[in-house]
Amino acid sequence: MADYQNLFTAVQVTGPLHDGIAQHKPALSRSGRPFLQHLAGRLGNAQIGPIYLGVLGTWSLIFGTIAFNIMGMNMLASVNWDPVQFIRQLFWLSLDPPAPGNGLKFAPLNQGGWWQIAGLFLTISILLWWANVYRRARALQMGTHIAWAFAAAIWLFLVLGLFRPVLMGSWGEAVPFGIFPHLDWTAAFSLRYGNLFYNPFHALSIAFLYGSVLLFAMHGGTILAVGRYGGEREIEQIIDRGTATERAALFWRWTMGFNATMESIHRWAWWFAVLCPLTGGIGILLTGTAVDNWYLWAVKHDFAPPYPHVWGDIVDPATLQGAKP
Ligand code: 07D
Ligand code: 07D
Repeated sequence: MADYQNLFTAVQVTGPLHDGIAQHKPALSRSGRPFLQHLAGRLGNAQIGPIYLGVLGTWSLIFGTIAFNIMGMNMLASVNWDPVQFIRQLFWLSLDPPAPGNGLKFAPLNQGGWWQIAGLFLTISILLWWANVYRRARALQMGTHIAWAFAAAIWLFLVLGLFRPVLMGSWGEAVPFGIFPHLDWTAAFSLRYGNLFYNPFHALSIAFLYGSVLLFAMHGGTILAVGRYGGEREIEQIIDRGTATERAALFWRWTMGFNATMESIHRWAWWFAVLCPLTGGIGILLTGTAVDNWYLWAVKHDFAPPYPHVWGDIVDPATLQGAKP
């Protein structure tokens, strides 16, 4: 017991195969006979299945598959249907939104129209998956915390590809589909709007991202460290604080003077994770709509230093002659 280790020596959670609790109003039945899989047991629970896709999940997968295939076929077309080049250049291939001049109109298929259709299908797929997650939680009489956390990510996704482009009056503002192309968009976006580091909501989003990582490491570390006292049985520890929780709490009081509880740590985790894309989405929505250049905005609000007056005043490059409105 005392030399019980659990960082690399995971416990294989195996037990009698079970279908889970009865459903009140199943739309479809669960599919697949459950079985045990050793490798799965090394990562999590050894039981695979049954899975419940239901109507929402099935439609989500159908729309998602269509969107994914539209992206793939367009990328394949862009390398002249050559499968070797498709694989070689995959990370660089792109399906781009319409050019800025197109505004919010429906574009010809090969000038952004395919991007619009893929985007619509991807959005439908993601929203259906959200509904699936929500409904499965209700069916199990759980809270809907997971669905609302997912909604925070969907908020950022919709800001990037729908809300902001609509406010800016052009699909050309949206993100392309592609591995490196979407990184190029991210870098270009930051440059075009005067360095995203000066956007306070980007800073908040980063704080919650880093904070999530820190909390996750602290929580994971704490529970593993008291695993030898049954600390990972968190629900029992909430109701009846055993020696595991007492020690974990005392450890943090000793090292930082304050401790979360077995329950509140999960509230911390949920809020930090959710606030990352929530604040991020606000920052993106403000960019180009309310604030055109974050550096100049920061100079105005006295937290970025102005460049020295060597060549005159610094003006927003977007306002210079020749720049597009
Ligand atoms: C580990 C859960 C599993 C999910 C995975 C992602 C796809 C894309 C592509 C059909 C943590 C599956 C990937 C389905 C298939 C096509 C064309 C989640 C885990 C493994 N990004 N981004 C990545 C998406 C944005 C940025 C990787 C999606 C914004 C930076 C992956 C979206 C901006 C970096 C990816 C999205 C941005 C990445 C790894 C949607 C600002 C990286 C993701 C829908 C927020 C990193 C080459 C990961 C990388 C990376 C997917 C949006 C910036 C391809 C689906 C526009 C700076 N992004 N991203 O592990 O390696 O997430 O890029 O909004 O450095 Mg991105
Ligand atoms: C993308 C939510 C949508 C995803 C959904 C998932 C599928 C796949 C299939 C599972 C991630 C859909 C899933 C379709 C299903 C399978 C197989 C969440 C997403 C719904 N930045 N930056 C952020 C840092 C710079 C820029 C956030 C750091 C530069 C832009 C984050 C640095 C420039 C945007 C962050 C840094 C720049 C961001 C994202 C450092 C580039 C955004 C949070 C150290 C030169 C986004 C306000 C997130 C944002 C964003 C971190 C630097 C640009 C905290 C650490 C200055 C344009 N940046 N960044 O949760 O919200 O993303 O900004 O330099 O849009 Mg940044």
